[in-house]
Amino acid sequence: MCGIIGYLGSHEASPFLVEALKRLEYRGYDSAGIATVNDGALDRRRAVGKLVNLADLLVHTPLRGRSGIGHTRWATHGGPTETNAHPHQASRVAVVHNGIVENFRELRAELAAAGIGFETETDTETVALLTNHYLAQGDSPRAAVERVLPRLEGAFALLFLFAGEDDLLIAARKGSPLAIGHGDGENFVGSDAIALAPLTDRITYLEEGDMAVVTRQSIEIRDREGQLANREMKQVTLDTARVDKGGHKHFMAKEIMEQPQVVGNAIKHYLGEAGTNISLPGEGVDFTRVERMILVACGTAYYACLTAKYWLETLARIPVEVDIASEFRYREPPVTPGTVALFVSQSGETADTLAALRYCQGKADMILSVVNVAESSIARESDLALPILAGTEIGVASTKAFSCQLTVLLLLALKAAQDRATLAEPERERLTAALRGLPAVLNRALDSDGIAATLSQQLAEARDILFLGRGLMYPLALEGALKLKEISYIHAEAYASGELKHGPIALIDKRVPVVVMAPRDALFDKSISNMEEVMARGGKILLISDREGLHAAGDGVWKGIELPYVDPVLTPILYALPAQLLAYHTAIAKGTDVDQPRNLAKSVTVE
Ligand code: HGA
Repeated sequence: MCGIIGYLGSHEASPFLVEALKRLEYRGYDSAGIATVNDGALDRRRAVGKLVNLADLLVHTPLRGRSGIGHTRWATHGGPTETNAHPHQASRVAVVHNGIVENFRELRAELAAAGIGFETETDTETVALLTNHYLAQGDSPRAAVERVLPRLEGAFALLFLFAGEDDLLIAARKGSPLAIGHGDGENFVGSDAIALAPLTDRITYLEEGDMAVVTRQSIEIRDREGQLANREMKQVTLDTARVDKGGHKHFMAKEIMEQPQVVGNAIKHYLGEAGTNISLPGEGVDFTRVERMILVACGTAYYACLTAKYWLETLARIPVEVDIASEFRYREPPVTPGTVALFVSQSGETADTLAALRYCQGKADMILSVVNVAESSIARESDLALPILAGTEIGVASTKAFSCQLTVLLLLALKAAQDRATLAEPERERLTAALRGLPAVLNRALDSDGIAATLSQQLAEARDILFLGRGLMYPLALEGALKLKEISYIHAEAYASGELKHGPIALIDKRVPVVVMAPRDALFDKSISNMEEVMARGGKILLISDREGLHAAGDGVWKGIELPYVDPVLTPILYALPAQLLAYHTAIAKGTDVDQPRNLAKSVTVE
């Protein structure tokens, strides 16, 4: 999603802005631009496509000035053209925006009635025009912004730069994240800590409704009531060195390979170096009083929640409902006493998930979240936030965040089972011991990289691919299909194996590869029967199982990927790896942009 950066310092702003925008590339974008103030005059450069196009433009037509704003745009309103790219300028003001101004049509009508014309198709331009309209009426920059903000409906992170004001940035936040970076004699504004990482490690996150007036020497933050707000400055320990590809061709490859280590980190964090007792941060959760859980998320995190439903229901006997955040938030679902609501988001800024969380505030007994970014809005607005400790994830297609989400959700289910005494103690201890051994098993599973690369050459020729799984493997099948769609653009669908004969079996023919995920668990024989039904109709099966599973499946299988055996409870975390590798190599075979697939954004901060 859109990335925002602002710089006020003693150096030329352009190189700082472009460097910071590079660090925001991972969020997904279609165009980029910067604006600066030089000798009191505003000027800007914008380019469609990758940042290199903007950088080239700046080589030929440099932009001078020691204060500036920059933006990577993921279009919501108006196509990805140079005209629609941010910053939007209206005479004396330039604006960059992340979010959607929902009442932009009314604002346009009002501006049009005042004789003001438009250059772009975007919602954002109305913000620039309205601000300039107020400036023209004699308002100071600050007064103009203060008049504009209450008029905007929807969500925004906004950053303003003004002609004639070489030492001023105004930032505002409602619904979309924004952070202020503290420097010495220089200050910064950015969408996230990653953008600001090389500039400063001292960061203040704006809260909902905040407006910040920033100069080189001062940062003044006011809350939605206009009162001075004392927001905490945090020392961010973001390891900037980690935001690189570590010798891999893509961030996604690096992040897949990191999984044994980061899953191990998450396990150690909650289980300690030894022992089988799981400790949650703070007061933890009193699971003995929980009557029901609601799990809400989007995309890959939603599939992590679907998996957790199996764990929480089977191990801890807690009734669980899982929902997609964009559906949940508008359905007005009853949230009765005794309910714990849990929200999962890698970025912790997912707009729909955050809105669903806010809907549950004051209704659920407790708001829990499982996030990767510990300082995120979702983490801050939860009663208890459980970090997944995956480290910065840059690849748009989530990999290590998914396996770490699963790991933390499984630990949570085991903790609930312990509190509720729903699992015999030796069994719980056996499972925690098996979990400790999981990183080594994941390491061995990465050996399937070679076979996944070979098989993907053939998958890349398919027009449609089906994924099948039962029980814990059903959400994994959904995730496998999503991963493939996201980065290879091949149409893929997933079904619970038992559902096949209720319709989807009509799709089977020899051109449709069918990926079956079937570890040797209690449902293995049933999965194999479903697989036979596919093969009987000429379907080509790619079976992912352990050695004995592959052996038991017989010769009719088209291809196999062998994984180590693990306790069936742990299989979702293990089987995520070959699903990711198949998607990754198929995308390579198709020549797509693996880390920044078309149309997709990493941190989905708009509805
Ligand atoms: N609505 C604005 C900004 C879009 C955005 O925030 N994307 O993440 C536009 O379309 O330019």
